[in-house]
Amino acid sequence: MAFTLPELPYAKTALAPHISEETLNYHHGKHHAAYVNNLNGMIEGTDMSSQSLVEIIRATYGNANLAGIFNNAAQVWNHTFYWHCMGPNGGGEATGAIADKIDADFGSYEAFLDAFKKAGATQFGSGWAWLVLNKTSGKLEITKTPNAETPLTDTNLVPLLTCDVWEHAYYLDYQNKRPDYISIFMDHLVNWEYVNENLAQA
Ligand code: MN3
Repeated sequence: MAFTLPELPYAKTALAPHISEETLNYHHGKHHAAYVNNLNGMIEGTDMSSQSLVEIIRATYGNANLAGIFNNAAQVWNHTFYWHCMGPNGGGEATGAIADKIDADFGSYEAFLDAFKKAGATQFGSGWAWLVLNKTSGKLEITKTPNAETPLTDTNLVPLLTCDVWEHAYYLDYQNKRPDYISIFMDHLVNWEYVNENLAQA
């Protein structure tokens, strides 16, 4: 069964002026769609065509011969997760259970915010910044991954929030100013309800 491009959970105009309709047209309609189409082409007729996205990601990670499948499968998952991490009228200080957990594990929202922004700004080249739950320690952690890599390949980590820091995520709206995009993402776009749902299911 082929994978399909999921609909955005909001209208393409809903994140403006922070993320423009034009960016979403390219980012969702071209980049994310290409990852879905590439993946389907690569797994057609193989055993992987009956596996879930997460199964494919975990089975191909670290295997140089399957890097193309890994990259496209992980990018399909990462992007679907990223869309849900945002919403109109989002952002600002965390709310709900995640707010208490952030205070407990980072000391304050400000300390968390600084660390998350730093992770995204210092990811050299393309990649992702993440807030994850470490199931062994029971604590929140901030990580960054290059290119298509995702915390899903470490079964000890549960992704709670991500920010796409590939240039295609922000260049039309912010040009080279990645730190500005990450600040706007945190202050105006984060869907804390979704982050809380992820924490509750972790
Ligand atoms: Mn992207």
